[in-house]
Amino acid sequence: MLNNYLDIQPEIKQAIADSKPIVALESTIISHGMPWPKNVETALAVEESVRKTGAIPATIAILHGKCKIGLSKNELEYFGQEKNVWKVSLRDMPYVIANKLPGATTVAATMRIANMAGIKIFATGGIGGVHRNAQHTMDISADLTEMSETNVAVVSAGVKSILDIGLTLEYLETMGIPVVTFGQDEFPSFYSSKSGFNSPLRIDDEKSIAQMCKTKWGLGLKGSILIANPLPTDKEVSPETIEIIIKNALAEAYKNNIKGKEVTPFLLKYIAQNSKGESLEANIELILNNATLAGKIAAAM
Ligand code: PSU
Ligand code: MN
Repeated sequence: MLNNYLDIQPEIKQAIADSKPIVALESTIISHGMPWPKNVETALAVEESVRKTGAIPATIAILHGKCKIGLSKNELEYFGQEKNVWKVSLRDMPYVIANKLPGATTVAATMRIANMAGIKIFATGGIGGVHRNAQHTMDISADLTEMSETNVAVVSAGVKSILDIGLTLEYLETMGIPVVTFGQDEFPSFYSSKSGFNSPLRIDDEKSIAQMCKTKWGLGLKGSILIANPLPTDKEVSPETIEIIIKNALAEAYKNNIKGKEVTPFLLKYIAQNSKGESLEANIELILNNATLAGKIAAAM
């Protein structure tokens, strides 16, 4: 199960050996998803939220030619500040690891590395998905294909409306990935608990989610389960406000000919800079919220 490319923190190694609950956390959100110093503060607070549930946090990144599971405070600080950190999805892993470059892992790469160590639950803010206008650009995140391959459940606040939420739900269905919303009928859209789309499934307690994960993998059905965790309504940003900012962000990306892996970081940065901090606060709240739910599911498993 453990291979030469893994470097696992002793506490996490012990937790794996003892079958203790562990929650994987990604690092692209730190390096490319949020501005410093909020990114590092949030990464530390997320780890603390996981610990409060009794689970052990495992933040994942690439350093010195290894997949690191568990980062020190100094390493979190490094990924939060350093400018030349790679955003590493699956296709970037061989190059970045072979050349011993620093890499922050996306949902896809984090899932794959978590799975190498046998970690089954992963918390993030928002997953990548099918982009708006994907019928022309074919911009579909490798997060989705990875979710059809790898047995790690993902807790997110639904799908961000920089993406086409309807097409993303269709793609998840095609790839056989169950989508469960925690505690409500409607699928959430990251900054808002609403999206206008019904959730394919609703579950109201962590134990039943854990049971569903076990059943899926017990049946030999490979891949993830997307657990959508709505942001508490008092923390929401109004969809109208966000939609205007997103439209401008998309226009700006188009104008600047932003393509490939740069698209998502460009849009996230634009939104953070143009929403007077409101979106960033919601973003932090929802990640903490997701870390807590993931910790409870990991404990129930
Ligand atoms: N969406 C967010 N915040 C993020 C990301 C997405 O709201 O930080 C990051 C995650 O790491 C996700 C990645 O896995 O962007 C997706 O990138 P792409 O669309 O290039 O696959
Ligand atoms: Mn893309």
